[in-house]
Amino acid sequence: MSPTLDVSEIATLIDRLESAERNGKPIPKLTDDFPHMTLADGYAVQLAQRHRRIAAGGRQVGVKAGLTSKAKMQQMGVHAPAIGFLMADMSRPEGSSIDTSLLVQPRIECEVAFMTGKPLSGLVSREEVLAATDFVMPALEVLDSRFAGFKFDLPSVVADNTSAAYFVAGGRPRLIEELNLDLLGVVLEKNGHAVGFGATAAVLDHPADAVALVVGVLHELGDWLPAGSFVMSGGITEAITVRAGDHVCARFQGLGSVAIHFA
Ligand code: OOG
Ligand code: MG
Repeated sequence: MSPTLDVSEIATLIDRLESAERNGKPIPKLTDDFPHMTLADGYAVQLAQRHRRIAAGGRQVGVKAGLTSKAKMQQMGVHAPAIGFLMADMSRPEGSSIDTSLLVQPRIECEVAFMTGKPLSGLVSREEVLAATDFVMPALEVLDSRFAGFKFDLPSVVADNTSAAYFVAGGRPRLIEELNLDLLGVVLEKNGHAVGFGATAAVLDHPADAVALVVGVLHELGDWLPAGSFVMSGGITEAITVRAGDHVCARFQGLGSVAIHFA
């Protein structure tokens, strides 16, 4: 994958995304102005943004997979998975309150998260992912597309770090061998009402396959997944719109629950 955008075009696109995020004002998807932008360009913008954040003192803690379930692909109209990066300052404690005034148009989704204990690189199997995993835990992801109305295509959403804003991990972390990780039921609740239902197999038949996918994409980008990475495997159900005052809780069979509040 080699990008077609030059360094100054990439910098322009990062500036647009960052100012949308800073001002809470959405922008049109990037391909409206750069129609020839490719998936490789999307990842080049994402990588440059990651480097900018690290240069500014940020610390990367992991990686996310997105658009790994049919529910999510259908909802977003994008029919291929993608990956993004997770920084330490995107983490929020379980039970905490998230300030919506800093966000453009937040949505919430429930995912299985992995903590890896060994490095993974190249083309890896589900079994290799499971062997490299220390434990899994339930997580919520707060999405906040910088594109108006969450309207985007694959190159644009990849450039926008796959809409990532915050993540919340918690519940009951479990060892892989104690679970059938593909057979766990999940209920997503908003203000005490069930708004999403699913099972972990909705994610590529098995959430560990989403981790394998992350490692494969990293490999194509000349990168790998270091030991000690936190990996989100992708939304199981559709993402749900949230606003100030909402309480959200995801209950996972065998993994406990994880909740947050929006203020
Ligand atoms: C893109 C991000 C997708 C997931 O888990 O599917 C994602 C979006 O839906 O805005 O994080
Ligand atoms: Mg997600």
